[in-house]
Amino acid sequence: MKKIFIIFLFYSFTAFAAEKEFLVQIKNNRFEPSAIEVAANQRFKLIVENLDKTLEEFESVDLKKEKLVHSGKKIVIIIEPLKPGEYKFFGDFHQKTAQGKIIAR
Ligand SMILES: [Cu+2]
Repeated sequence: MKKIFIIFLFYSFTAFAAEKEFLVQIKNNRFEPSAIEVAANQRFKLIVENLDKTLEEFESVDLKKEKLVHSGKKIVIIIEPLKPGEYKFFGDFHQKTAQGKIIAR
């Protein structure tokens, strides 16, 4: 029983460590980069850093995500494996300029 549990921990740790990370920065109410290419069918980590002095909210209807990003802070969003395609996201408080997309190939 104990052994099985340890093996499980090991596998969940390695799965976590293998996740790719992508950084998107919010600068002048825009996302930089505004397009990110990721591998389809593979879980990954999206890190959103707000370099602006204003509050922003990372939002994606396509990805069903919504999370506040305070000024000078970073958030981490786990994105479950995506089918090939484009997934739009935006900054809810600056929608005119803060637009971006994830391209899964
Ligand atoms: Cu919102």
